[in-house]
Amino acid sequence: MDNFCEKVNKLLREHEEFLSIKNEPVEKTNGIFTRFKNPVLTAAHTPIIWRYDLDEKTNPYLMERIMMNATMNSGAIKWNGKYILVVRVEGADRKSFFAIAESPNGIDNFRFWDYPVTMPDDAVPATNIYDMRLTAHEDGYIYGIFCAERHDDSAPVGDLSAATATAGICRTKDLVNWERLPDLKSKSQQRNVVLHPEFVDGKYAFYTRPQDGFIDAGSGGGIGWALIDDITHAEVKEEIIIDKRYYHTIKEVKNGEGPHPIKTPKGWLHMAHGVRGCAAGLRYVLYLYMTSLEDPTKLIASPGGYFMVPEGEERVGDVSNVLFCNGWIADEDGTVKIYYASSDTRMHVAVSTVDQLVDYCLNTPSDGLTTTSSVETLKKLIDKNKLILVK
Ligand code: BGC
Ligand code: BMA
Repeated sequence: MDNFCEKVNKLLREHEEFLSIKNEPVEKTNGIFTRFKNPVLTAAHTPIIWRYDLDEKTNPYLMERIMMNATMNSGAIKWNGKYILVVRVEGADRKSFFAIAESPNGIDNFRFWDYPVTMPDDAVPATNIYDMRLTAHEDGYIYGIFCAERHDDSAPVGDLSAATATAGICRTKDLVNWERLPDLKSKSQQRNVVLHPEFVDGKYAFYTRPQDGFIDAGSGGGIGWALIDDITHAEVKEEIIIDKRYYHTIKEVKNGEGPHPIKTPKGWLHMAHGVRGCAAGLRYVLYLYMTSLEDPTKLIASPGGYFMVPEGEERVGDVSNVLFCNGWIADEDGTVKIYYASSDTRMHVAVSTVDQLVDYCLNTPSDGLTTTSSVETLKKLIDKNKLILVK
């Protein structure tokens, strides 16, 4: 075998070894969820055939021709017994695209399909698309709602950062052929839009996140809810806020729905992200809440503070101090696999159960919004524990 051929074989062999590394739970847990040691996906997990030209004539140095920068914010679904992520892959050119990675157990051995998703454009093509939420809807389709970003041409000439965020909508039955529906029409810009899995009053129900501008949630108020008559011409006519933002909380600046909520006997279980501003920039953390089965707009549990924050190497990346989650999978046995990205760079998994997460939601004290209230809550628990320890 010639030298080039050997080099290619080595590349493929080492990549395969890397993809096959077993993942292990970390020993220390807080009783709520368990993290896993290795990220489940990084840029290095993307296929060799995406990055290298394997033809000696055109690539004698065996260089990477198309570099991949990050794998993050992934939608998730269990499909034909496999754990599927619709990954936001970002190339070196800063364009995000969707690509499917699948794993037999949901904690390691994720492998990308050979080709990325070919997403048809809307009437007005977007510059960048990202952060897909997957919903297997009771109408029989799997929907993907994602952010479609375009330059804001109404901005002053020379402002190349002004942009608009809109919710893109697509659907599929096989995860290969994606039908693009018109983007969600709404008075405001929208990001973090998610389709609820069931019809509500015979209509499609969307979690929304109205925002004043591309970055500023401003008067948006929080996570919204809107019923849509026709998903093939989706338009937000009325919108109410179901999970509000508050001063001096983990969601002071922004919040947004994560993946669609999980239906549990005690209510809809939601994952969301909350954002606050600080000298280091925006800090993104994850939190949970629950809404009523009878009326999904009614908040029934709002545990105070965060559920997960970036830790260790998760803290650093392209956009540091960020955890973001738009995918989780509830297995038949009640296990929940939470797929979260750290610092816009890599994907991880954490494992819990529906019972634990519901217990967390219903029994974690809510945020009293002042120091005095937090101290009172703390003292109550200490009093209770002292009585128990005396016994
Ligand atoms: C980035 C997103 C980010 C958004 C708002 C976009 O250009 O691609 O990751 O959430 O800006 O900051
Ligand atoms: C956004 C999100 C994510 C991203 C985060 C931090 O507003 O929609 O795409 O993870 O910012 O950059």
